[in-house]
Amino acid sequence: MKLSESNISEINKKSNKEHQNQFEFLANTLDKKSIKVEQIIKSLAEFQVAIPSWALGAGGTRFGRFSYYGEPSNLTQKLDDVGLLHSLTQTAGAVSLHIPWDIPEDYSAIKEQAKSLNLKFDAVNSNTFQDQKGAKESYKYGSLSNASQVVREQAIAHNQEVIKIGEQLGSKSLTVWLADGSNFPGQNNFQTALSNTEDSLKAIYNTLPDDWKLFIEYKPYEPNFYSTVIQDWGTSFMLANACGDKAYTLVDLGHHLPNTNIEQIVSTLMLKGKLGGFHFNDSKYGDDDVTVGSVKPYALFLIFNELVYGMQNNPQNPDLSWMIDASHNIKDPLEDLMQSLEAIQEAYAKALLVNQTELRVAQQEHDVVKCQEILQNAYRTDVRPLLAQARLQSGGALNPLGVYRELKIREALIQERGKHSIASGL
Ligand SMILES: [Mn+2]
Repeated sequence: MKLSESNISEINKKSNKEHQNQFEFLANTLDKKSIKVEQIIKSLAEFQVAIPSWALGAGGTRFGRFSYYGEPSNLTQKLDDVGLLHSLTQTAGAVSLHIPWDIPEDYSAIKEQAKSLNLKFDAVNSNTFQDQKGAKESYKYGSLSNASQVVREQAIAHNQEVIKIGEQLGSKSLTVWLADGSNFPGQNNFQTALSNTEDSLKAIYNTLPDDWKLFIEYKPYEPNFYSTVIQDWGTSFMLANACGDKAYTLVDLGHHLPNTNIEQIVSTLMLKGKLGGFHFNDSKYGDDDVTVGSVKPYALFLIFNELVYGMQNNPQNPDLSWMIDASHNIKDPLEDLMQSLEAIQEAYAKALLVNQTELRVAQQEHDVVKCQEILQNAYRTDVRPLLAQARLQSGGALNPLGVYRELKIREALIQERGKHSIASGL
């Protein structure tokens, strides 16, 4: 299923007048504060977030999985879903594939399809957290960190193969999230596990093409509950430094213990030029994968405030690779992703409203109250008309969720794919 611009613009017409009123009111208000509205809209239009292939079907928990009807059951259908999202939001211009779940059968057909949907291939993701069919060695006791050399070699070879697949698609980065760790005290020698991981990552890094980046993700716990080999940003940063210039830390919002100051981590990594990728989601307790901005929108804004500062002041840090990393059990995944994209754009727009010069002065004058006022005035501004305007100018929907429901897209997908299709890999 493919949406045309005229499908969308027809529905936009119904709410365009109301939108224009809201937009002009906000634009005038911001203009009086010398905020360059056109520049913010341009930044919003340029900001593209990758959709991972695993977010398009219903997720699951270790207790059960409740299927969502009309799920994409192959890579072509997954790309179609991202294409639908991108048509509506003009914000989802990239897809992130997971290997081996998404190995293309016909590379040129997949590339052609992505091109026609205006999608790029973002980072490719390796998988050494499960045993693959027919694999000789098991990752039950770890992959890149495993005490056994043959297991480590298999895991390294898998990552190298993922790079090769990504190269054929035009990806430029590999994300490694390592589930390795231990469930019981004494199970692992911490130093051996870390040294093995460093050596394995270096072996992968050595085969990385010159124009590629390696992203090293961290996570404090789960699936292991006693220790994780790459448990925090410091360990990831240390490993990235050990590998070299093309290796970076990847921050996933859900991979922190409660109340961790993620904005400070972002700031530190950007100062050091080592923040490479970013995974969006939200959480209440741990890696909950709840919709971006649904639980802690102010924290997301504070993180974006540091990201914007870094993007404007840290030329030593490369352009970031943005991705939503979430997988749900009860919502329509496409609707959830539209809510996530909206929350991301909202936090970004609000961060762009922060007057950095004024904030700097207030910080230097130790005017703590004013510092807070500057941030909160930006946060309390309803920026949704700016988001809608950016989408309108790019050919997207004023209200993506509204158009999705009005066009009965999920019903059409169920018609096309059947009720009980299941997303591969989940
Ligand atoms: Mn992640």
